[in-house]
Amino acid sequence: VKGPRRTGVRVGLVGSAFMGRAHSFAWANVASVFGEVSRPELVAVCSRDRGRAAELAGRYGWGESEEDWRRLVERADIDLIDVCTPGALHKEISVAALQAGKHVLCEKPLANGLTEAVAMVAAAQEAWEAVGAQAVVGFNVRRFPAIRLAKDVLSGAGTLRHVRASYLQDWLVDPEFPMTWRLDRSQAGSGALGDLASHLIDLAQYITGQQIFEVSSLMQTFVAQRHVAAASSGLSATSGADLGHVTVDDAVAFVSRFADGPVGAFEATRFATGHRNSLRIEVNADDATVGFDIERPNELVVYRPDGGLEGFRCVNVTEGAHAYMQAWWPPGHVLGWDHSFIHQARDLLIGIVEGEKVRPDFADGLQVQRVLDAVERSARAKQWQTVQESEPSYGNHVLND
Ligand code: SOE
Repeated sequence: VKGPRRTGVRVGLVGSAFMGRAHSFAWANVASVFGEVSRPELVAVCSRDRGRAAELAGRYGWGESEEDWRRLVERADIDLIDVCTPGALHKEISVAALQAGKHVLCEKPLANGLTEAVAMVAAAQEAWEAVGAQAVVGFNVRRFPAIRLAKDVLSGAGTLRHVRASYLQDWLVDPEFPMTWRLDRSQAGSGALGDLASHLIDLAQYITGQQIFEVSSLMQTFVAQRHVAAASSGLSATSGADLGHVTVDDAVAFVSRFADGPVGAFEATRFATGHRNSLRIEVNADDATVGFDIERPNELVVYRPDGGLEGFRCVNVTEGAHAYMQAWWPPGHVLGWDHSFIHQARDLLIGIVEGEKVRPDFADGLQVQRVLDAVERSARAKQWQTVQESEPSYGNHVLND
């Protein structure tokens, strides 16, 4: 007996490296986990490296592989363009896709600079008004059940005082590690700042529901020259003969003030020996503290007054009552990093069907971009900098969604 046939959103993916794989995995599995969404159609994957696109197509079930992203944007049988390229291409691809009336999911950070991000928000706004096109930024860390719980706990916990967040990696400690696109400003926009601290900024603003409005920062490049990579994929690479100049930061640290009073301390680096991928965030409110570490993704550390039994407790965020968990396994049967991409795909597909705007949208991405910009200005000037005011039309964008 055949089940009812439902038509799913038809997806075209641009980019076949690390994020291309993570997103492919999500599109391929989202409907198996979340029964409420129709199975998306994996129409075509595109990469400058045709062989890699073909390989990804074979592995995850993309119908076709392409070399030129424009071919995807032109196709009438694609509803959504998923942008998993280096930042330098985000604007061109996203704007073209939105102008063609397609939904867009774009990897973070939204763009390599403010001007591009502002143009992307304008295109998103027009496409939303014209055809209800979604324009979502891939801040996947928001989609961990523990982050949802952190936000819930804080919403009833009194005045917020501190945000303490760090994103520590160590894949550049070896000076022989080659120069990949992530170390080239013209490709990546910035280094640890855009790649890692952007996650922290989005999370901090999301969890607290408050915007960062001023920052004081420093940025450092420890190794200024590296051999240019002959080949690279994700965070691995092999060296070529030529020497290249590293044009991004290896590490960044900044303090900040949020709109309603809390203070923030942020650090992101690719030189923290032993820390492979450690994203930590802690928020102190008057009546509670919450702490999350992405290397222990199923846990939320919570402190709350409890009549003499207070102390930091580790909550296993795997109960059916926790965000997304109803669709997964029985309590205690844990999830990993990749699941956040499945959650992202689910939320986007539901938003498309229901016509509800999915967050974080491009305007949220622009707000993060403004903070990144202020951090760079502050490091350059060695002075506090104000986060540039939002454009008037997006000035009331509420972060609490
Ligand atoms: C590499 O530094 C990276 O893959 C980032 O680009 C991702 O955003 C982060 O989630 C993991 O590290």
